[in-house]
Amino acid sequence: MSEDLKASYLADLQTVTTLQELAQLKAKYLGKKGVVTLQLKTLGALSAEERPHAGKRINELKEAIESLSEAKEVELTHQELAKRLASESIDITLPGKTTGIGRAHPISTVLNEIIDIFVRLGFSVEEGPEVELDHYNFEALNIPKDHPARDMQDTFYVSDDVVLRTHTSPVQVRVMERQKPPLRFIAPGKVYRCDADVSHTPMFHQVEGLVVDTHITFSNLKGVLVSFVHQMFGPQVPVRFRPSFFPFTEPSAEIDIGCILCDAKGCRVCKGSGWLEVMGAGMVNPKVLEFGGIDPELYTGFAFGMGVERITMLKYRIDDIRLLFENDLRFLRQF
Ligand code: 2NL
Repeated sequence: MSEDLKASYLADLQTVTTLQELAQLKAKYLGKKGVVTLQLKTLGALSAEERPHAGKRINELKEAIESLSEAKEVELTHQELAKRLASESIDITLPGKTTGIGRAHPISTVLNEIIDIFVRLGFSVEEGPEVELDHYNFEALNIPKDHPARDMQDTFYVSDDVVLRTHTSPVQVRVMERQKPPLRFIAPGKVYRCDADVSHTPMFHQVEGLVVDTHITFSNLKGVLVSFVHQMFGPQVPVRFRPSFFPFTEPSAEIDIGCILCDAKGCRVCKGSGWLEVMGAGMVNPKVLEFGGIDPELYTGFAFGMGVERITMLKYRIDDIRLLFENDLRFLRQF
């Protein structure tokens, strides 16, 4: 009987492939209601002569099953570990996934360069809202209600008295209102005009600057802007101040540099003149100082403004402004 049980256990053991199945098998033989346990319970029915022999046989069977189970457990544990190690292994020789680190857009590079030059000249940097009151964008800058710059065609209106700023000048009016002279700062940032063609984008970048103190003259304006141009485009580049008009400055000037594309010989970009316009400037109109809460009898100032896209295109010889906004990586990777 016990030999039969051992044979049937061995046969069962052959089919076991997991630790869980092994535990179930062990219970089937040695558990509370296991076959071997039941055998032990039949001993009482035997005679005193037969009992020791039968008991010994069953105990031997029990021990045999226990040791066989233990051996199988060790074997299965190793097998399962080996399986897990194989399935969870990581191939550390595979090349990693690379992340493109990117680079600054040429407009950002040039904007930072412009800021750096003025910071070295002693200017601080001020910012303000891109959604602006009509008052700060136009009224305080002496741009009257019937001025073409206020035309619906050029300005994005948010409501009757709120616009997307068309220049960064409103930042300067706000600074004048809250700070006393001497003032010496630039206002870089995004500006918006309702305009889109080969040479205009509805959003572009500007840097304007303002200096207000006692005894500020046009000579100060020239000194600062010639220094800026020479640091930006090279010390050999000729600079010219040409009379112009802005409602917020008087007198006003446009600043030209000798064409850096054709060495001032005359080309398509400078339209044969040998000169390129790079910025506008002038002595702050006394009315604008007054709007900013500054007494024009005590103080004078100069101001200037430039388009960052224009400077970027000249510096990097880019002939179409749209290239700066298409975000074609083949273009951007060149800078
Ligand atoms: C240009 C010309 C200019 C200013 C901007 C300014 C600001 C205040 C007072 C007076 Cl608060 N002027 N800004 C002055 C002259 C020219 O910009 O061509 N910009 C792209």
